Amino acid sequence: MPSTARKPKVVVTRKLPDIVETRMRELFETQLNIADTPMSQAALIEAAKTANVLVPTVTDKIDRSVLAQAGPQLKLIANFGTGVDNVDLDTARNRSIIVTNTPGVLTEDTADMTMALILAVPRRLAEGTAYLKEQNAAWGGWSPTWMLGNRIYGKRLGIIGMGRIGTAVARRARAFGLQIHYHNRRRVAEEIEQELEATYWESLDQMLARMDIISVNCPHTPATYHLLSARRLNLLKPTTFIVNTARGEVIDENELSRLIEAEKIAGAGLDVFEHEPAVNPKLLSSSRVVALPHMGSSTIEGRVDMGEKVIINIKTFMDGHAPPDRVFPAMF
Ligand code: 8YV
Repeated sequence: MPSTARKPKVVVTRKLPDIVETRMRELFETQLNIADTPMSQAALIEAAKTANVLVPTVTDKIDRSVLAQAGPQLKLIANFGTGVDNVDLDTARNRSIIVTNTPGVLTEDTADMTMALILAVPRRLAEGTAYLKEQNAAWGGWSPTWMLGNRIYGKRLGIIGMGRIGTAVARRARAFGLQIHYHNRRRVAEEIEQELEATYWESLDQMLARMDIISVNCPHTPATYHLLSARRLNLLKPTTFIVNTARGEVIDENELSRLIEAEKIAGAGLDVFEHEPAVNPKLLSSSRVVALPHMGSSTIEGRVDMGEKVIINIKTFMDGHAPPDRVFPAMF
């Protein structure tokens, strides 16, 4: 016999892959956003007043004002994304709203994109392709001293944040002959250090001053906001490249663009920006910056896996169990 119990109302803030949306419609009373227009704060507040479950993304600010106006029926925020810096976690916790995310399923895609940027910036991939396209095939031909980049092999890579993604980046980088260094809140297990032949730096300052490439792979939290501050960016060697596929807020973007322009940093590969979707125009016009529009996890497979995680979190919660990807597990 089909159950007569009302299905929970789930509001999804952005367009998700069809297969995910269809399954969500089967399981829940799901409000979709087919047009994919980002929801205003007023629309998010309205959703928080009526939904049992909210499914936001990185583009939705689920801040104090949204959560303060949430009705008592809002029990779960099942974030479509791993980073939860778009959600005011303290207010959610105080209001006993559970927050879940989608860890693990975007690790390999994001690590691939990080590696792509580690290769692209020193080897000038974007400049090379832009040159050919602009010349419209009127290229003068090869020259021994033209378009010279920098060798990757044998260089030192400093990873900031040795979690799932940082470790996946390190594995790839090892295969390209890079030497792995890292800074993390905690030192990783000895077996992992041995596998990666990784050097741990307790002092971020000391590591920064010695690396050839820096990769940012830590989440954005109050503790990591501007972790790469103006002072720290000035510790880098002028030959160092920076890659960021984590969150723009971790780097002081103004100082980064100033130092690149002044040739005090060699270049940057950026998939994320401090004030997304706005991008500092100085970064965009620099030939030594490869800029991408937050594409690190943008694979169809990844998006479907993320949707599946969101569904499992909602379904488990609705069935009266602790959702697997709770951001603050002690609460349930
Ligand atoms: C996601 C991300 O696409 O999951 C994350 O933290 O940064 C992205 O790769 C985005 O957050 C979706 O909400």
